[in-house]
Amino acid sequence: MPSTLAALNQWVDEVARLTQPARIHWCDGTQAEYAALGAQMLERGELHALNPHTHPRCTLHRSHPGDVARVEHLTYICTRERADAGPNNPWMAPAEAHAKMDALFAGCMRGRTLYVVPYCMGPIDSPLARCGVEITDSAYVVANMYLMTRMGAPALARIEREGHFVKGLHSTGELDPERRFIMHFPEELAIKSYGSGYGGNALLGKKCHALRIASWQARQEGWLAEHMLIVGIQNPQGQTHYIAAAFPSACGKTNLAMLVPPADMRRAGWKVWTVGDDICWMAPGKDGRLWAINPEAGFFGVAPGTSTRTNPNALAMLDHDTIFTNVAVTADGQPWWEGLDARVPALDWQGRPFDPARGPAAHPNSRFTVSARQCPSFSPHAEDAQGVPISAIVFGGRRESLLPLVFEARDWAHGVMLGAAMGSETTAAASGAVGVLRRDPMAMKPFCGYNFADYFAHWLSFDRPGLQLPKIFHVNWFRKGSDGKFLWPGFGDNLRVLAWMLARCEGGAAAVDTPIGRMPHAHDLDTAGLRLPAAALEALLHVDPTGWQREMAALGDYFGEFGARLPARLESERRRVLEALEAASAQPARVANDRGSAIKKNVKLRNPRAVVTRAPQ
Ligand code: OXD
Ligand code: MN
Repeated sequence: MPSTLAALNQWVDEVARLTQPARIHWCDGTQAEYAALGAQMLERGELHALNPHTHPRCTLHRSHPGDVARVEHLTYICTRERADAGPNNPWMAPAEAHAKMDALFAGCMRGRTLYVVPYCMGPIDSPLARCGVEITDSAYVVANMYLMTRMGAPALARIEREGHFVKGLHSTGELDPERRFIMHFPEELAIKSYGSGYGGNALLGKKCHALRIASWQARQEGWLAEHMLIVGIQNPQGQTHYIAAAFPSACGKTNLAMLVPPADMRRAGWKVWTVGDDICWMAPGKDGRLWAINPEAGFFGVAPGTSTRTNPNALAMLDHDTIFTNVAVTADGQPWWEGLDARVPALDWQGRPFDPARGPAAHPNSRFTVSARQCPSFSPHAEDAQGVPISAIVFGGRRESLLPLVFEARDWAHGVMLGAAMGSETTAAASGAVGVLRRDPMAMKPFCGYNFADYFAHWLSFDRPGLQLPKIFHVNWFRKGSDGKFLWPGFGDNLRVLAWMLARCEGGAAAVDTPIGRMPHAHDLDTAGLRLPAAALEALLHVDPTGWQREMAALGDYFGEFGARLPARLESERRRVLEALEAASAQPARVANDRGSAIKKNVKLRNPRAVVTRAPQ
């Protein structure tokens, strides 16, 4: 056995006895190993070569058509006590789950290779990083783990030094949705995943470890494991502030993390630095601030909608050394997806001649996997062992109506309530209906490894003397006007909103107090370089007290699902906001807008055609 850690050797031995592989391969994480695996997969048809002139060393994987997204209803938290998993998670008793999974794993790797993948989530020398070992029978998973984590010998050395690791066992099995489960055992720091080879179901370092298991560990150890991007914003004075932002899957985290400033702000000296696009681990530092690392080493991003207009940095990093999954292909072998450009692809995501009657050419959840180092805006501090200090936390969802462009929480507890209240219209990142409004607190509905009531209490516990907590904001880039078009241009122009937030953090920008939180006056946002009608901005900053009262009442029903376990502080925040809204409805003039008058209800745009339209981000 190649490891000096007996517990690791023993576990690999046990798994091999159960799964009966033809051979065992301990991954060293070298470039040569990655290249050899790639060559084998090309030969077996598990990967397809793309145009080597336009996309050197890029490949395409086509997953089983029934295995194209995370399966939340088959993803379980297996704690001894059901209540510890909470109403937010499917639950199964650990003994039952182990028995069920071990029956599926029995003999499942016959004739196949068992890969042992030691990995580190976070910079290898970071005290905030945590290690795991994934055992898998999928070479595609190994290749993705190579790009997405620090995998191989250095991780093994750290694991041997520390003596402990998260155990993740994965097999693609028969890819039968009836025999597909993703089980988490937070009390044992273990994961068992069977029957899927796709993304978050199979790359166990990502959602399973870095969010579900890590959120459990974070609560025990006093830190936060969150579904957040991390981005550095450098102002014209040369200071960089870091923002962590939680948006649900496929709601623009990657685009915001790689934002390119609009021309006028670029000229003024604004710069943006990417630290992470999906997961953020944050812990209080010695100075009382929250310091964050991106536990991942790569991006597993949604391809459709990515273009030179929406995310030029992403496009620039995707033209070499990238694995594409379920995208379409042009006649000359280039990867293609909806929203990329006006070309018509030759083959759809299943490798069939493209026929628009069969739906989109690329699967809506098709992905790219790429090393973060290929990103032109990758921050020089992204791999700092101590992480980066967080100045602001942003929550946001995909909401057509009600939620204004931006507002600021009055304090930490209010901000936690805003996070807990998050709702968003569902996307193709998970199987199930798309476009349905669902509660997604802190964008963690599919990823919190324990009872949300305890999770909210954990967040609230940071409100204590000695910590200098970030300000908390809520944004909504997806608000539509009465004509059904997006009111806000989004993408690079989102920097205009981030700039206001950072000015707030530095004490240099004004805000209006409203019942839902603090909002910019229209003139506080730098929209000089935008052709945005005044009425659109007014609508984007509009607070509708009646609609908000309904929202807060619905939130009360949601909080009710957690019974007595819900922290009283959260409910009292909800009541406080509700009462302020009731008072504002009684005296509408108290909800001020930028001209100091009452905000008009049901604002209609005078010139709806002037509103910028764009694809959903
Ligand atoms: C992801 C997701 O893949 O959230 O990041 O689904
Ligand atoms: Mn995600």
